[in-house]
Amino acid sequence: MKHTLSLLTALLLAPVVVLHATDKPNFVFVLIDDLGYGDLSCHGNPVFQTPNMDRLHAEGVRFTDFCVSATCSPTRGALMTGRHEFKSGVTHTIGGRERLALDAVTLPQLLKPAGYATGIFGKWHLGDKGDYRPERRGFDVAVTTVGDTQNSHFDPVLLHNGARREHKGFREDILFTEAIEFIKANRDRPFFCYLPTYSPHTPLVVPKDYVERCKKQFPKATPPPFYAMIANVDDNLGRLLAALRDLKLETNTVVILMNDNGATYGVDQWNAGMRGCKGASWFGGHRAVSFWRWPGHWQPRDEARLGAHVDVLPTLADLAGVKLPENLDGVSLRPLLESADAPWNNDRLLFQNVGRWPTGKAAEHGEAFCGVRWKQMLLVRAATCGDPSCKAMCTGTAPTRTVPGYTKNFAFHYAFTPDTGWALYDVKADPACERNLAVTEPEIVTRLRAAYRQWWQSVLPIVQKAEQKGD
Ligand SMILES: [Ca+2]
Repeated sequence: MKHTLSLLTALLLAPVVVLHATDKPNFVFVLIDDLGYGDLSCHGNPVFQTPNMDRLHAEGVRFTDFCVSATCSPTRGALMTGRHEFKSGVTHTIGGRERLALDAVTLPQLLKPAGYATGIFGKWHLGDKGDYRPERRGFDVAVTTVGDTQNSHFDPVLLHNGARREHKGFREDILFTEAIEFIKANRDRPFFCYLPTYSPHTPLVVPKDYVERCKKQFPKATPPPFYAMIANVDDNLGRLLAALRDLKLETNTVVILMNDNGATYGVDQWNAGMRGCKGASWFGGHRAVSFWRWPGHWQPRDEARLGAHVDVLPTLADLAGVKLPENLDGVSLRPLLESADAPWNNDRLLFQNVGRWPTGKAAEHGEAFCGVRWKQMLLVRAATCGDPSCKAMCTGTAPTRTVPGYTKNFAFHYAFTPDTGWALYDVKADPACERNLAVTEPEIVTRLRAAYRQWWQSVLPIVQKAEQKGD
């Protein structure tokens, strides 16, 4: 009798389980390295056009105040774990400090047991050796450059799950083709296709015909190779969207477009009115593109409530029906994606610290180049640790810095906050951060600063331990 009941239960449950599995949406997540928020024509760029990115903007939910970290690996660490990157030991982009702690639970590791095929095609930047490599962190298929570097643009040797394979052509064209092949191969099951490009990060190298085309089409867009690299990514994005359409996957595939840090070579041309670019603690250092498209499910619109990179993992886990890990910093954006009227915690705090201090000097840099976001407010301190001999980020982002071609406006984008202290800005009304509200809003300053200190004390031991063991 017991056996019969079990069999009956299994029979009753089986179709439900199958239906549930086929209901899971696919995820295609395109993360564009060193693209700036203002580089897109849909964000007001006056001289350059990004038709395929604009299409995702037009067809998706657009977060207009979406925070990432100020540089590459930190953002990637937060994306892959749903937690602030410092909690996984990621405090820099080099020197072993880009490696994601091996006990961190990654997004593909969560999705795999739910039946997802998982693939990464591009820049991982969370450790390129041994157990740190993406094929050991939950990806079934991992295609990266050798050493995960930016330097192999043409006819690259790529690592396929660690095995070297020679390719012909331009790197981004190859990566998108590999991603499309992965999608085709997994069209009948849920998949997570992560496509973090290497372009338009330096070196600014791209097929010559793209440079010539951009010079003709957008004669005022400078530097031409930078915009040509974005044009190439945009073309490839168009090819990817066309493939989804041709495979009839559009209505069961969530497409996400983001960038990983503040603007770079485009910053002098158009920064959407913001102060700050890559590596800065100002608004422009952390505000990112964030478009989410799911045709037939989500209505295209602007969403102004505060979202962040840490929300990507809980959102995709939620949509995939996966139980969320505990102790996440992010929350599922699903309510906001589904409804403009959804309730939301408008009191959430997001903590920023640019990191990049000299190894072993974390304790001295708790209040160097850092900030807190709350609603439309940014409490920020853009200033050094105070030690004149301190190198790394402390001197690397001084307002007096000069880099040929980028940026003409260092004094503005890397300015120190007034009197090198904490300053408060309403970034919605004042994206250039020119009207310091610290004097008129002392209660907000006190509260956010205390919250920041408490947060810093909670992550400092983790960061110091990671630096000691080189994790
Ligand atoms: Ca980057």
